[in-house]
Amino acid sequence: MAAVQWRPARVLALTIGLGVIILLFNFHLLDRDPVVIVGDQRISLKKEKGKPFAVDPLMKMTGPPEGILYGPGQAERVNATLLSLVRNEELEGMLQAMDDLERTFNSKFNYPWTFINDVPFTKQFMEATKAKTQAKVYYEVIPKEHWEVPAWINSDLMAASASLLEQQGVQYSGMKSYHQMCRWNSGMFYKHPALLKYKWYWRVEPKVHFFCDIDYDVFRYMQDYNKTYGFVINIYDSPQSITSLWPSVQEFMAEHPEYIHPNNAMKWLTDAENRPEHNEGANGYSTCHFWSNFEIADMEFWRSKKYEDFFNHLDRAGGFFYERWGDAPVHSVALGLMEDKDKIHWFHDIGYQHIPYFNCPNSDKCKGCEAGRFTDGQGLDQEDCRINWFKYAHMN
Ligand SMILES: Nc1nc2c(ncn2[C@@H]2O[C@H](COP(=O)(O)OP(=O)(O)O)[C@@H](O)[C@H]2O)c(=O)[nH]1
Ligand SMILES: [Mg+2]
Repeated sequence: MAAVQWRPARVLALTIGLGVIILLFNFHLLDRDPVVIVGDQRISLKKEKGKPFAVDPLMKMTGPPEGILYGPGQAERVNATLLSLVRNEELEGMLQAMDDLERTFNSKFNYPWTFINDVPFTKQFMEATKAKTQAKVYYEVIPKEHWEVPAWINSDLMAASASLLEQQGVQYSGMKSYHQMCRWNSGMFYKHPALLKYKWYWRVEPKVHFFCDIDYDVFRYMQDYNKTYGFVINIYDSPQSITSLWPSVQEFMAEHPEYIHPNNAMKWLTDAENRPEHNEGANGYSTCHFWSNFEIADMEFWRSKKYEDFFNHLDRAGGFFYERWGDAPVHSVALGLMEDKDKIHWFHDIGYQHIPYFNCPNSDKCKGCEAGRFTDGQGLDQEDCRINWFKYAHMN
C-alpha cells in the first residue's frame, strides 16, 4: 500500500475541510437550542442566569385561545361549578376574589359557586357571598371521613416528622389542618356528594386576583377542545416537603406500567437541567408543578380508576402526613404521567395573582397587572418553571 504523502496543499485542504465540518456542527448545535415561536418571535428556552426566559413569552400580545369560542348567551352552560374550599375567617378575602372573578368572567356566564368547609359556614359568610353574585350558590360541609387523618397514620411519628420538617424550613409542616387540606384536595374533593353531579370545576381561593376580561366560556372551551386540565402558573416546590414522593411514584409506575400515557410529560417531571439541586433533593422529580390554587379541570380524570389507584398508593405511603406533600405536586405528577400532555392547557390569557406570583398577559383586556410580571417578591423569578413545560410539552 502506498503511503499517504503529506504535501502542504493536502494538509491545508484537510484543515479547511475539518474547519467547515466543525463550523457546521456548531451551527447544528446552536440550531438545536430549544426554541418556541410566539407570533413572529423565536424565543430561546435556554435559561439565562437569574432570568426565567431569554424573552418572556408573556410579553407578546396575547388573547383568547384559537378556535371557535362562545361568548355570553351564545351557548348552553356546561356542567361546571366555581369551587372554593374556604374557612369562615377568610370571608373578606373570599369576597375580594369573588368580586374579581364575577367582574371579569362570571357575571357574563353565571356558573354556580360551591363553597366547601370542614365546619358549617356561618350565616354571615353565606349572606355576604350570596350578595356578590347573580348565580346560584351552594354551601357544603365535608364528610368527616373525607377530612380526618386516616387510621394508619401514627400521630407520634407525624409529630416527630413535623418538627424535623420545621427545622428544614418547610412551611406549614406543623399545621395538621394544612396536611388535611392537601390530602383532601389531592384525593377527596371530587368525591364530595354535592360535586358528583358536576364534571368541570374552577378552583378559586380567597384573596386571589383576576385582572383580564374573559369574554368566552372557558369551560365550553375545555369541553369542545377535549382538554382535561387548565393552569396558569408553573413553579418549583420545596424538595424537603416531598422527598419520598417520586420514589413512591416510581413504585406505583412499576406496579402499573399500563397507566402511563404514551404521550406523557415525563421529561417535564424529571428535568434535571434547570435547578438540578431540586431534582436531587426530590430524588428524581424536578419539583416543577402546576400551581393548583388555580385549576380549571375535568373531575373525571380524578375519578378514574388509574387516579384512584395512584392516590391510594400515595395515601398509604403516608407522605401527606409524614412529609408535607401538596396537592399541587400530586396532581401534577399524576397528569404528567397518566394524561395526554396535549390535553393540558396553559390559560395564558387569564391574568391571575395568588401571592407572591402572577400570570400577567400583555393584552388590552387586562387592567392592574404589569405585562410579563411574574412576582412582586425580591429574588423569586427563578421559581418560575413554565419554561420547562414549554420546552417538554407545548405553549397552548
Ligand atoms: N375550610 C377550610 N379551608 C382550608 C383549611 N386550610 C386551608 N383551607 C383552604 O385551602 C386553600 C389553601 O389554603 P391556603 O391557606 O391558601 O394555602 P396556601 O395557598 O398554600 O398558602 C384555601 O382556599 C384555604 O381557604 C381548613 O382547615 N379549612
Ligand atoms: Mg392560598
